Amino acid sequence: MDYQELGVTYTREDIILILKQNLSQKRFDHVLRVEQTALVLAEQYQIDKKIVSLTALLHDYGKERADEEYLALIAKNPKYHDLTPYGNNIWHGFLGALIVRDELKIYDERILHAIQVHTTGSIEMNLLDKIIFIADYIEPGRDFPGVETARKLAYSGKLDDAIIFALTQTLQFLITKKQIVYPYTIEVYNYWITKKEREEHNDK
Ligand code: DGI
Ligand code: FE
Ligand code: FE
Repeated sequence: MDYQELGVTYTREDIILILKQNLSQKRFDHVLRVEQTALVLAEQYQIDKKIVSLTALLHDYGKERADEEYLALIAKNPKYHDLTPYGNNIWHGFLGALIVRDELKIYDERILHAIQVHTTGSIEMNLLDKIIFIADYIEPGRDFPGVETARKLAYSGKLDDAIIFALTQTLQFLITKKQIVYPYTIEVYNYWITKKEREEHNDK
């Protein structure tokens, strides 16, 4: 597969080699499963498979960088200062997209945005954002309570319900583990949990 129509000269094989150099075997395998899952969803929900493949392959590209590298990136980009306390879980999405852009020269904003929000989700997610977010959550290597529910929703045409489910589960998980929650994670949860209500009101 090539990605020329996305303005990317790397082939899929090139990207695979780059990933091998940047990721542990465990995360490399995860990334391939996210790609396969995302491609199934791309067929089901009718979206271009090339952009889905490339975004899925790159979504965790920056995940294994040292904290110091992220902190240096924050120091260079003051607008990301508020990310400082939240650690790798949050950095590897928002700042991982910058690493992808600058190291791989990938400038397609759709790809970069989906990478940015793949951990937290976002307000107003487009179809690519949703597919990457959910594929990451339900890929066959995931084994946590509720993952089957999320799979059923995603594979039965209820992508938004799968997202609401995942956002709720993740927030619960973080609180149970007494982990720090990035405020945007809560904003995104609030937005999605009230979305249906808003849509019903708008219909009337
Ligand atoms: O990178 P992956 O492990 O494939 O998956 P991911 O990027 O979706 O999530 C990584 C972790 O980030 C996951 O355990 C949930 C966690 N997470 C999501 N929102 C927040 C968060 N961690 C913190 N500390 N704060 C958040 O707001
Ligand atoms: Fe991730
Ligand atoms: Fe991931």
